[in-house]
Amino acid sequence: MPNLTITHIETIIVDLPTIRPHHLSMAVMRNQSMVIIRLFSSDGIEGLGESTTIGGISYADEFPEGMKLAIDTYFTPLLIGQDPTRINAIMKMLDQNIAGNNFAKSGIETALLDAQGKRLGVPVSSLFGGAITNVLPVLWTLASGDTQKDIDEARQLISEKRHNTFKLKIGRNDPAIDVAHVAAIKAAVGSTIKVTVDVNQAWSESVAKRNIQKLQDAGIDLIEQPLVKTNFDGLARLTGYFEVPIMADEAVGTVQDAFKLAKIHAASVFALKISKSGGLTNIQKQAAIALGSGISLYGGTMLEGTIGSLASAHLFATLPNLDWGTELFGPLLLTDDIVKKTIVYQNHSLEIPEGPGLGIELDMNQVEKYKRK
Ligand code: MUC
Ligand code: MG
Repeated sequence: MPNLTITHIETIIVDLPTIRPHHLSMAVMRNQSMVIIRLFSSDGIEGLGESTTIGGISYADEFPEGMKLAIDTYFTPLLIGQDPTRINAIMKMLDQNIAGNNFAKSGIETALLDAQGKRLGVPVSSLFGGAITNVLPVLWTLASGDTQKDIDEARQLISEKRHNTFKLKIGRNDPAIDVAHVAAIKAAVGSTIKVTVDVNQAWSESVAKRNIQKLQDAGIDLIEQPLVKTNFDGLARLTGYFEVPIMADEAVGTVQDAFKLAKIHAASVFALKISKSGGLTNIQKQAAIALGSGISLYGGTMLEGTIGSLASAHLFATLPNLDWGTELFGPLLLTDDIVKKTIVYQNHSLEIPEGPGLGIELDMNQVEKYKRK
């Protein structure tokens, strides 16, 4: 038995309402359910992690109730008694014993990194060579389901200097309706504001070819995951054909996916997410592949709350090729929070808090209030 050990792990499902319905191609979200992980070690240090997905079971093959059950039943017995400072060894051991379950693995790795940062008195970014910046650009997703409401929301956020880039979620409607919606918003916000679209895999290649042309003509800046995630060759054809950059999101899950996509230059940009990749360390590996193949990076979100968003931010802040900024706005989509000091969002950016680990503390009264009973 090592001197320092993991003693117990608590998982809590927290349900927080969204500020408005959030329409995606596969679901309409009215609340967000996060699995909060508290990992305790024999030195008394608590590490915080978060495993969160979108729309219950509709976005990915993990879901909140299942992630809690998997961690309680299968992860925890493997973790108890392990040395919490040997993070790479623990993640390798989890990969040997647990297939897939990347969202749950990401939450566990985050909790280990938060604890290790606190133990050493350094931010999580320092465990990855240090942050290049403490301020990350953050866009906002317009997805109210109504074009005029989206335009009003964008104008309000531009006037508050909260965001100057907007992502539109499409793919749920007839493509002609979606393209008209996007073009109307782009025309309303003007040329100084960047607009990107996320199709969330909803189009066939021929539908994509016809409609990306229209989006390019309307001045859209970036097209995210137009095709089903397994169609790497189709993505490569679109990337070669269009001037507007194509970004892989769902397609670039694992480090191996990143290599295969890079090899055939199937995207100009990778959307990185700690959840789909199974944690921060795997993001660093994907980022190296992108750097070596001239692919730009974008800091993605699974619409996590503050814990998951800051875990992502600590890693994204270490990347030299984060050319497309981030979408780490998850906490702003929620009506409330479960941490003592919330993230500061201003000047189109988020500020990464100073302080060891992730730099945040749970507010247990808030956790109690929103905990699933
Ligand atoms: C996705 O697929 O990118 C990110 C922002 C948002 O509104 O949804 C996500 C998921
Ligand atoms: Mg996406």
